[in-house]
Formats: sequence, C-alpha cells, structure tokens
Amino acid sequence: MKMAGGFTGLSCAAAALFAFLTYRFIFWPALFSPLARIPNAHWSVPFSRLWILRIRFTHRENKTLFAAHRRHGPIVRVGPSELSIDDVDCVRTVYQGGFEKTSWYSVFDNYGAVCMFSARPSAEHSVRKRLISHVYSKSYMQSSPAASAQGHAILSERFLPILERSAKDTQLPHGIDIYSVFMAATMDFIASYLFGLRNGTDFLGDKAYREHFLELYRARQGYGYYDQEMPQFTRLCRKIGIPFCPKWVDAANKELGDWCLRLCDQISASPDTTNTDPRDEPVVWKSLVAGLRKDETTKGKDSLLYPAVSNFRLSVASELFDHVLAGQETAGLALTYLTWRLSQSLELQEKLRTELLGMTPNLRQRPDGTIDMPDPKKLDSLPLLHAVLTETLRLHAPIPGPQPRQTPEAGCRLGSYHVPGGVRVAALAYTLHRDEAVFPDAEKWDHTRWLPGTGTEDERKLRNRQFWAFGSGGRMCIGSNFAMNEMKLMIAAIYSNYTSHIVDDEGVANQSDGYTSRPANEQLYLRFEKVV
Ligand code: HEM
Ligand SMILES: *[C@@H]1O[C@H](CO)[C@@H](O)[C@H](O)[C@H]1NC(C)=O
Ligand SMILES: *[C@@H]1O[C@H](CO)[C@@H](O)[C@H](O)[C@H]1NC(C)=O
Ligand SMILES: *[C@@H]1O[C@H](CO)[C@@H](O)[C@H](O)[C@H]1NC(C)=O
Ligand SMILES: CC(=O)N[C@H]1CO[C@H](CO)[C@@H](O)[C@@H]1O
Repeated sequence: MKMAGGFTGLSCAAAALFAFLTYRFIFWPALFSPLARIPNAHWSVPFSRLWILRIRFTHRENKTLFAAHRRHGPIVRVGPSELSIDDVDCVRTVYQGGFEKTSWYSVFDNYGAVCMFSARPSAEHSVRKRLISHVYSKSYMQSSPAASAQGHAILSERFLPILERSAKDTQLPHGIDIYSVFMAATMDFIASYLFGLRNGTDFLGDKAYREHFLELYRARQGYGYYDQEMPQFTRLCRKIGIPFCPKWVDAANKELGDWCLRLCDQISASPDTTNTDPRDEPVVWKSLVAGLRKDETTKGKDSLLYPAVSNFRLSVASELFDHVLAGQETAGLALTYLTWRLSQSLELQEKLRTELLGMTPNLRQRPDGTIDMPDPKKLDSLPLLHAVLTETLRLHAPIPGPQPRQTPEAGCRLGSYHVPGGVRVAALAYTLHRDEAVFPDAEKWDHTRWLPGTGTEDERKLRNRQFWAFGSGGRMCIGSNFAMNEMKLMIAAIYSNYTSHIVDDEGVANQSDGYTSRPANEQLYLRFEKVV
C-alpha cells in the first residue's frame, strides 16, 4: 500500500514535471511566445539555439540568413529569443532607436577595460564617444594639418616607393602581394593618427613584423566564438579547467595587447612639447587623454567612467587598441577588393586617372618622385572615385555579418510584430546590400549604380538608405570618414601614376563568410606599370 502510494505520488510529480517541461520548452516557444508568429529560419529554432550556433560555428551565417530572408521575408526567427532583420524600416527602429549592444561585444574589452565599441549601456557609450568623436568628424579630418602631413609622409616615403620598386623590377613578373601591402598601409595610417607618425608603426617598411602581427591577429580572431555565443557556459568551463582557447591563442592575444600597451606607454612617457612637426601630433591619444582627465577633475567618482578614470593607463590603451584593430583590416580588405576590381578593366582605370588628374593639386608624381597632397574636400567629391569605392563596400562589405543588439525592456514593434524586451536582434550588410529591388543584378560589381546621373532621385535615396557598410545610428562606425579619406588617398596615389594588372588572384573571388570577410587565400598578387 505504502509503496504503491509512493509510486503514485512520484508518477504524479513526474507527469506534472513532464507536462510543465513540454509546455515550457515545446508548446510555449512554438505557439504562445510573442515570437511564435514570426517565420522560423529552421523548424528547431523556437526550441533551441543549436541550429544557429552550428551555422555560426561552420562560418555559413551570411548565406544562410540571406536564403532565410529570401524565403520568409524581412523578419525571421533564428533562435528561441533571437531575430534577424532585413528591412530598412526595422533597421531604423533598432539602430537609430539606440537599442543596446549585447554581451556578444564583451570580447572587445581589452585588458579587461571597457572601450567605446564594447560599452553596452547607451549612457556610458555616449560619454566615451564624446571624448573622441570630434577628431574623427569629416570637418576636423579635412582641415587637420596632422592628418595631411601624415598622409603625405606615408604615401611618398613608404607606399609609392613600394609600387615604384615593383614597377621597375623586371625580375618580378609575379608582382607584389597587395593585400599584405594594404594591411600595412592601413595600420600605418591609423597608428599615425592615434600616436603621431614617429611613435606610430612602420608596417610598410617592416614586412617581417607586419606578417608576424597578422599571424597573431588571425589567431585572436578565430577564437571569439565561444565567448561571444556562450559566455556563461564558456566562463564556467574555464573555471573548472576546460579551456576553449589553445595556449598559443592566449599567447598571441597577450603579445598583441603588450604591443599596443608599449605604443601607449611610449607616447605617455614622452609628451614632447618642443616638437611642433604636425606629422608627429598624436591626435586621438591627445584628445582621449585630455577628455578623461577633464572627466576625472570635474566629476571624480560621479563620472560614468569612474572605473576608467581610476585605471587610466589601461582605459586609454583599451580604447586605442580597439581603433588599431577596427581600423586596419576593414580598410585593408576594401582596398584589396577595389584594386582587384579595377585591375579587371584598363578602360575604367583610364577614366579614373583622368578624373584624378583633373584635380589641382593632384597626386601625379614629379620626376623626382615627390607629390603634393590634394585638397581633401576635392578628393572626397570626385564622383567616379566615390562610385568605385562605394560599390566595393557594397558587394565586398568588410563587415558583412550581423551586428547584434537587444530589444529594450518595454519591447518594441518590428514590422507587424510586437517583440518583447531582451530579444537579440540583428541586421547584416550582406543581405541589405543584395536587395534586388534596390540593387538590380546584385551579385554584379557595377560602379555605375553610384554615379550621380544613375536612376531617379527616389532610387538614389533608396540606395543610400540601404548602404550599410559602416552600420547606422549612434553606434555607427566612428572611423568612416577617416577610412574613406585614407582609402581615397591610396587609390588616387596608385592610379594617378600606375596601371595595375592581376598576376594571381586565386581565392579572391571566394570571400570568407563571417564577421569580417577575407579573401580565402589572404593574398592578391598584382603587377604595377608606370603610366608615361
Ligand atoms: C572600410 C573601413 C571600415 C569599415 C567597413 C567599418 C565598419 C564598421 C561597422 C560596420 C561598425 C559597427 C559594428 C557593430 O556595431 O557591430 C563599426 C564600428 C566602429 N568602427 Fe569601423 N569600419 C571601418 C574603419 C574604421 C576605422 C578606420 C576606425 C578607426 C578609428 C574604426 C573604428 C570603429 C569604432 C571605434 C567602432 C565602434 C563605434 C561605436 O561603438 O560607437 N572603423 N565599423
Ligand atoms: C616619440 O618618439 C621619439 C623617439 O623615437 C621621442 O623622442 C619623442 O619624444 C616621442 N614623442 C613625440 C610626441 O614625438
Ligand atoms: C606619373 O603619371 C603621369 C600620368 O598619369 C605621367 O605624366 C608622369 O610622367 C608620371 N610621373 C612619373 C614620375 O613617372
Ligand atoms: C572557399 O574557401 C574556403 C576556405 O576559406 C574553402 O573551404 C572552400 O572550399 C572554398 N570554396 C571555393 C568555391 O573555392
Ligand atoms: C562577403 C561574404 O562573406 N560573402 C560570402 C557569403 O557566403 C557566400 C556563400 O557561401 C559566399 O559566396 C560569399 O563570398
């Protein structure tokens, strides 16, 4: 009797538990959750994250989401509490609406210190942004003597001599790996703006170190997955001694971190007040340090940045390290793909050269190799140069993948759906840039889409609204003006005096699928010929 009663009690409890679990994990997510009305990218997504985690792990996210949106429309459920969006109105709601970032971004805390990119609450982000945003504004950049002098030095003393050597060298029929050269040039550009030319980097001159750096960087990038997608689980595993990163990745991370800390320490140790050469001005460092100091003296412990202020050295380094990493690979990739596209048409190169040489001053090399810097405003407004670069950023977006945010506590409306708070939601340039309604024949690289005379006023507006290479809203890329300027300068410097020709582009057409997108073999060999 007693036993039977025990069994009955136990089976009742088991049945109740079973019923509860079935409801909680099967019926509720599939039928009653506010997200249940939204189309599923895969039948399993209401119940588990396994499907999307696997897609991400195997680097198939862009094409998978692209196919899902094609099939199911602009709002698709990709996990129990996760949506993908592909529609400019939803993009406006989320990104212009200031939805906060998710813990996905915490891996970008360098030295354990938050930076602007990794800051999650909007209020903290705004304070950080105010410290530096002015030096990245278009008007500041275009009139900055430091930016101009640094650009001149890098182009004339480092970048053009590399092309010159390759053009002269008849022993070099295999050309030069322009991918590696661009990765170096973009590093030298951003490092000079951060730390001044003398205290920045010379990756163009030091090929061995540059290649070592890129190796470390690759190691760092490959292992963000676990921390980004399963932060709690990963932390737990680490605690009990199951590491997700091989030791050599930790070592690579540490070496990169130490490298940037050295650059920061070097400049802090020698604020050289007697040096008035504009090329040595550490523009960003100066503005960041001054801003943080001001916050410290005026607000002290009330500062939203208090922990930053109390750990001044690492806070400064964390911010600048992020700019170094954000500013190098992205622009290097865009330049690689642009020269690859241009190298396929001598006719287009010729047109571009005519446009470039129409500026005065322009970047034509004098017989002794010297150049003048063009007026940044004039350079910026050249229509063909702008069109070829924009089209490259569209079809080969350096950051094609999702930029996750979370819905605010009160929830929000997306399309015809009400979405509750705390749901991860993301748009991606890869799909926005392949909308056939806005970019007909979207897989084709066609710079004429962006020429001023193409299409009606409405079509132009639509194109510009849908262009998302730098994201949008308050957390849009802070370096977009800097990047556009350096990329235009380099393209102008090349095509004012050279033609380029493909020698070996194996793997370039196969752009990898991920948060940033590299050519599969990470190289592109081009040959340069001097125009006479
Ligand atoms: C072609 C070059 C570049 C591209 C395509 C690009 C793209 C982007 C994108 C898409 C974002 C938003 C990412 C997200 O929210 O997940 C972003 C943010 C950011 N980018 Fe860039 N970027 C480029 C160059 C640069 C440069 C040169 C810098 C140098 C300072 C830079 C610094 C940043 C920073 C600091 C953020 C974070 C902004 C914030 O959270 O407020 N980027 N970039
Ligand atoms: C930069 O580095 C040099 C040594 O290479 C040093 O003499 C100088 O004071 C540093 N600082 C500035 C602001 O140039
Ligand atoms: C640079 O290219 C222009 C044509 O774009 C040519 O006229 C000029 O001679 C070249 N300069 C040198 C130093 O080769
Ligand atoms: C593209 O590159 C990846 C590796 O980066 C490789 O696995 C894949 O097979 C390549 N695809 C093609 C079509 O070459
Ligand atoms: C930019 C990018 O990553 N594109 C890739 C997305 O996925 C498709 C299909 O795998 C590739 O062909 C693209 O190159």
